[in-house]
Amino acid sequence: MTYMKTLSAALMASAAMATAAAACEVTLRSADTHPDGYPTIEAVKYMGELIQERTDGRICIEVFHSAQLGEERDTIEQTRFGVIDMTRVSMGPFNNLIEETKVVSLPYIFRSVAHMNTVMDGPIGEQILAAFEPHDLIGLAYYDAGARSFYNSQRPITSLADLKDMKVRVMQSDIFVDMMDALGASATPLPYGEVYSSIQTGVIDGAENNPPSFESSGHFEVAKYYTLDEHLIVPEALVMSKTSFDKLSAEDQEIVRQAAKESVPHMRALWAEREKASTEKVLAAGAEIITDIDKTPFIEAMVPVYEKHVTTDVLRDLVERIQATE
Ligand code: BDP
Repeated sequence: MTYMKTLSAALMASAAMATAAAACEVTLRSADTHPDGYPTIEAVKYMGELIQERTDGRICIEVFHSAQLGEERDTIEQTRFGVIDMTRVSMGPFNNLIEETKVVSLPYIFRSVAHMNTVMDGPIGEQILAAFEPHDLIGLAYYDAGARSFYNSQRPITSLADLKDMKVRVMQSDIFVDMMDALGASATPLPYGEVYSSIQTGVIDGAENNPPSFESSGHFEVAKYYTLDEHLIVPEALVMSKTSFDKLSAEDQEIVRQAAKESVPHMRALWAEREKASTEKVLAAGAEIITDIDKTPFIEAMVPVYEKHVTTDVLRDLVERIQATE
């Protein structure tokens, strides 16, 4: 291409982009802590494409990845106040705000990821999504986050004895602090973005997460022992500010809800691929993955956590129904 042709092609492309951007009457700003390309980010972008198509370009979503809009506790608050339109977060950081979310954050409440998906796709999931609304949030969809397991910089954990007295970062929820207590370790609740340097400087010994987060956060570089004890299977939520949602017409609200629903299978497919790729990447980088672990003592240790947190009829009923779901 000649210089002039290249230039005019570039000008035309930017003019087209400007028209597309100008056509968006409403741009919904969506927050996420993960880096670009992570399954949750790609799922929300996909949802945005569906919305744009179905509103003839009137409504768009702009995804702010890598915690550009803040750590999860802050983005939840900002979404409640309508400063941010949407946020994608783990259910964990909602625990102290929305009681129903505690149930799906209990250790070993789900027997498998498939069990979690069945529960969240059904009436229990609907009931919990509805519990967001009195807190000025619209629950749009659940995403999968696999299972969370422990990793640390000190030694391979093959039993509860290895975990004893370790300082482990957890998400900011009382359930996870009590979970670590019950396991004989010491919990350090911290925002996600502070975990890497805290391990690196020895403030904490390790943390816990699923393989894609263990990999994308780079935590495997500073904490190479990863034990697949799978103590938490916590779904993630995509929520919208009620203030932003109420500004949309009933028809547009339905388009948003429907697009969020349709982003779920897309997300799950990306998740499966990413779990595999992340595991391969951390192994190639020298991480040690311990799979030979008896989960029974871990499960048995959780009795006091359930006793302390499952304290109302609503929560007891949810726990029973989850356990009874095949
Ligand atoms: C990741 C979740 C993210 C949490 C993070 C954490 O996707 O929402 O912020 O764990 O541990 O797996 O804080």
